[in-house]
Amino acid sequence: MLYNQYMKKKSGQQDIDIIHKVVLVGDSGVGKSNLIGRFTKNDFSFETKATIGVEFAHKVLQVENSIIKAQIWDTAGQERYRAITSAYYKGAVGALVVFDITKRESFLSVVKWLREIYEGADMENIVVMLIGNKYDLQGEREVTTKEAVEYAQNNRLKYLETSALTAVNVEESFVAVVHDIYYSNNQGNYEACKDKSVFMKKESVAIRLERLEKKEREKKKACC
Ligand SMILES: Nc1nc2c(ncn2[C@@H]2O[C@H](COP(=O)(O)OP(=O)(O)OP(=O)(O)O)[C@@H](O)[C@H]2O)c(=O)[nH]1
Ligand SMILES: [Mg+2]
Repeated sequence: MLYNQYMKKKSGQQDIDIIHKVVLVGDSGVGKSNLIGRFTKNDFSFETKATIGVEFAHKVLQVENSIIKAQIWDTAGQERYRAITSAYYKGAVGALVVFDITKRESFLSVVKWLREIYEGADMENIVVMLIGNKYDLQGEREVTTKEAVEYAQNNRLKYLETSALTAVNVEESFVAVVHDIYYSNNQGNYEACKDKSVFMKKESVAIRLERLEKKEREKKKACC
């Protein structure tokens, strides 16, 4: 199978058509775990509890006639608690890069997180979205909406401002990523897109190129 995320899977009573692995990254304290908690359990904690290693959550969504399981991966922003990077990004088809609108430093780190995603992800066309969290703290803003929007546009990313505390735009952000993945993947129809290079593993592309080059060489040999 070219792309193992697109397996048909039965889960309990619900037929899951597609599993999308979505990862969250961003500096420690920007609110990644709380965004996930709000989205999957409608939960929020005022406590500061840094994530250690990797945590998982999921939510089942419907897009058109497909039932999609968003498998959400959460890791520590703090370097010393982080899990091995390559395993974290493997198979991810979506990513949310989160910064805190009240911490300029976390916005300046976005470039580092983007680099890590593009280097670590093994899927072509991974859908990446930029999130400015803690929208409820307008008075403490250190990053303007204008500059974040400009940055997102220059880097061809979608941008939304969220609050895990008040729930503003939280569902919208995750749903936007899942929708983008779904529509990039030919309406989620894995079979139909098997021969198109959307969400193919990078190595599959390399293998394809190799095969093409081999064919070219054989053609040349045959004609001379
Ligand atoms: N006011 C406000 N506080 C928030 C919001 N989101 C998270 N917080 C707070 O910010 C702190 C850090 O949130 P976490 O969700 O643990 O941050 P994290 O990005 O998961 O941090 P690491 O696991 O260390 O990488 C907590 O005290 C939360 O209560 C928000 O939207 N608004
Ligand atoms: Mg966390």
